[in-house]
Amino acid sequence: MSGVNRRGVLAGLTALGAGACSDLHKTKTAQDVFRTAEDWHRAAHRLLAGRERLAPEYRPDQRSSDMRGNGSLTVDSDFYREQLANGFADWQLQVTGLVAEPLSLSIDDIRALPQRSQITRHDCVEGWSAIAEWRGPQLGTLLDRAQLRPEANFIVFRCADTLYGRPYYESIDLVDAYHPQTIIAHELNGAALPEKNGAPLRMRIERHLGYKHAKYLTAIEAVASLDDIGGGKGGLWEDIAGYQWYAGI
Ligand SMILES: Nc1nc2c(c(=O)[nH]1)N[C@H]1C(S)=C(S)[C@@H](COP(=O)(O)O)O[C@H]1N2
Ligand SMILES: [Mo]
Repeated sequence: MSGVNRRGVLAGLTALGAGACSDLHKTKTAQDVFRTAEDWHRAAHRLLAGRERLAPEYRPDQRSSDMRGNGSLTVDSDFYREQLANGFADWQLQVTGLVAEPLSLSIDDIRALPQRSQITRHDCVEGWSAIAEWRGPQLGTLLDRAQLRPEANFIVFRCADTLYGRPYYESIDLVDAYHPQTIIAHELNGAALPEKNGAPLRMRIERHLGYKHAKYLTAIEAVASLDDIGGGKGGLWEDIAGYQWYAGI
């Protein structure tokens, strides 16, 4: 929490107090202020919570009776229907971008990696939560196998579905990418991941709000900057609705 960041937050609050809210998002200065406020949230969250602190984990009997689906509930393509019918035998997850050793992994390859299981609470900004058990390899394992290059600063998740006509995508920084509870889940509550929850693969990024947890995962891309990805704000909801990129909870 530097003095510069604190000044940025104060400037933002002053600007809001001036009653210019509706036009704020259009000005470069306001964007900078919001970005600074978000950086402040990231720094404060990590300072208070610790970089490695685990999100709470629960007992099996605390699981919700249902993990509802939200956002896209399927992928509208013939390939997806076909794959769903044959157990995703031809689904491949690409690990690309700033890596020395790009990977293309089948669901069997993903299952053969060391696995982590975790019972966690999902929090959606729309105002609902659910506790469920997720299982899959840690993202860090894949990044190590692909040999992440030193220029990489962010990990972008590419998805098979579209929302409002645009491909869903999300991104996180390397602290969250290597967090022990950041996994690529292929199982929910002991069974193969259901269609509505992102089959065959979806991210779990347990210290973040629901929209960061990309479903229907097709590729993991290491990049230096988010500027040229989608609308440049790091995720579909960030681009179209101004959601915060850093959604730490
Ligand atoms: N590809 C993709 N991922 C997504 C979404 C989506 O629409 N498409 N919705 C997000 C939102 S807002 C939430 S709350 C969770 C919902 O996960 P669930 O469907 O398993 O409840 O997925 C997130 N990941
Ligand atoms: Mo959500």
